[in-house]
Amino acid sequence: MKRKRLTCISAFTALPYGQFPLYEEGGKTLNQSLAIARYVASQTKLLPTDPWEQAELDAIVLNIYDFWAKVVSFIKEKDPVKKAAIKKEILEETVDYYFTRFEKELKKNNGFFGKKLSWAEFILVGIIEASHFFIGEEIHKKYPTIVNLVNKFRALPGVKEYIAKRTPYTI
Ligand SMILES: N[C@@H](CCC(=O)N[C@@H](CS)C(=O)NCC(=O)O)C(=O)O
Repeated sequence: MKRKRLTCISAFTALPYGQFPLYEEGGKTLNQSLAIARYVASQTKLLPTDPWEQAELDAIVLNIYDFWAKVVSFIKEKDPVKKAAIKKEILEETVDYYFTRFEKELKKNNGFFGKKLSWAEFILVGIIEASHFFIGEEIHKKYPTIVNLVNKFRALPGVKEYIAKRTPYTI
């Protein structure tokens, strides 16, 4: 027990801002999930080269994270009554506010946020999965374009194999 706690403390103090995730490459490290995801996308075909298209996707991703901030407030709330109230607000208001807008953006562009598959779709599906894990609801189910995107995404080469062999989420 003591040993496990020490390992945990040293892991967190070794992190530059005390939080995961931390990306390592060639002896260098990078924190902040979006900086990491954007960098990894830039090394693949998941980040467009045009600065305006990049900025549009950055905005989408930050909008997705604005939604996620509300879910984080639910996760962090300890008081059961306040927690239930945040959950109700998320399910009755926040999801609809953001997901109708995401749906509209996707419809405009043939089912993608940009001209083709990009890191923004990875972020959206990741946040949908994490929200499902913490809230216990498939928050995207009323939005057919998003359901379609999630299904297409899960069947992508590489993603499909990853899903088949990953272990269930735990905390
Ligand atoms: N803005 C940061 C947030 C990172 C964050 O919330 N990390 C959590 C795990 S997902 C963490 O390390 N929590 C442990 C702690 O804060 O002690 C990001 O997007 O990377």
